This record gives sequence, C-alpha cells and structure tokens, in this order.
Amino acid sequence: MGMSNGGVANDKPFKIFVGYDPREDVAYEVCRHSILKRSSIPVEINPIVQSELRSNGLFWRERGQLESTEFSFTRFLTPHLANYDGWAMFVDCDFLYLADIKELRDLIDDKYAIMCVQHDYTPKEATKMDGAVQTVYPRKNWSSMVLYNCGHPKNKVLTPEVVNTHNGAFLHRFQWLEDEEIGSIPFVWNFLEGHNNVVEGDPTTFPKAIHYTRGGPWFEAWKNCEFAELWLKEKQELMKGSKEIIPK
Ligand SMILES: [Mn+2]
Repeated sequence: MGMSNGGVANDKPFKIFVGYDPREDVAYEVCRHSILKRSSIPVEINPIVQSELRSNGLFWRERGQLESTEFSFTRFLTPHLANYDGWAMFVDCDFLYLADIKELRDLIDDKYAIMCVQHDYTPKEATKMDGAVQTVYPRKNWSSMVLYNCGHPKNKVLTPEVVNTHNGAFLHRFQWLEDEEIGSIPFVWNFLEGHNNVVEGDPTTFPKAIHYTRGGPWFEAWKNCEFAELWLKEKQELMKGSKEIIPK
C-alpha cells in the first residue's frame, strides 16, 4: 500500500532540490548540511543552478527586475527535474532544518498535486536581503518550500516551455492548480524569521525549519537576526567537519 508515506518507496532516496544562488553559496551549504545531519531516511540533495539549466537548454527566460534570487523561476522546474515521477521537495537555500526530514515526508498525501505551508503573510519591509525589491502578492512565500507530487497529471503543465514563458503570478500562485489540489503543511516547516513566533510551552509552534526570508546571518545586515546563533553554530560545525575531511 504505502499510502501512509505517500507511496514513497522506503529504499528510494527522497529527492530534494535546493534553490542555489552564487551570492548565497554558504547558505546553500548550511541548509544542505542541516538536512543531511538530521535525516533518518536516504535523501538526494541537488542544487538548482541557473547557469547549468541555461547550458542544458532548460532555462532561457530573461531575468526580470522583481527576481530577488536566481531561483525565482527555476524552482518550478522541480517536477521536470524529477522526471515527473514520485514526490520531490523544492526549498529555498535560506532555510535551516532543525528536525528530521522524514517527519515532513511522512505528511505526504497522494491526493494532492502539491503541499506547502499556506502563509497568510504581508511583509513589513520594502526591501530584502541586499536591497532587492520586496514584492507583495497573494500566496507570498508559499512557493519557497513545496512538496511536489511530480507524477500528478496536473503537474505535467510545468514543462520547461511553461516555466520559461508564464508570469510570476501564474507560477508563484500555483494557478495551474485548483485550491483543493494544494495540501497544507504546518507552518513550523517554513517558519518565517521576523514573522512567525514561538509560543512558550506550545511545541506545535517550535520551528522545524527556519526560513530566513528577509536575509540571514550570511549577510552583514542580518547577522543579528532572530535565530542567527543557530545558523552560525551550524555553519561552524560544517566548517569544522570539512576541515577534518581535507587531507593534509
Ligand atoms: Mn527564501
């Protein structure tokens, strides 16, 4: 049956695509490390690198003024990159995982085309990160972490052609889907730094994945943001580990 885990065969690695931006390489490395370190299931983590997709003929659209990262649009190639088969996760690089990704995978329900945290969210800042323009739109931040049912017939819409030609509203608001085809994930899996709050004594509010959506401690301006110390500790641990691996 396998419905309890969304039909995901236990021996197949869980596919994770992480949005990569050369300006935030360290964020990608720390995000990746934070997933691998805590995962009790096999995972396959792939960065989504725009320059590679361009060389491979999968991405050709011109960069728009409102794209704050190189993965603003490339993220929607996730079902294609997973060969329209099984479930795969897309996540921005500015996440820090604090829990086992198996817990998230276990929430998968095959009746949905995608699943994500359905934030009701209006950002306070006019700019984000290193001065990129912050835009406000419905379903803001929903597309930053999405579980894609890549084999779902509705997601066949997301061809490279469509990802390269359709506008941000169509893609980021999941307009190729009906509302009931979008499953809901608890907000703690996309805990927005500066927006979501921990309620003392209520474990259902404790973050399982922190999303430094305004910019994280790898940017000078955000080095003292909330949960900065958790990210810095993770980075330190990663650096220490990689030094031990490099032969003298
Ligand atoms: Mn982000």
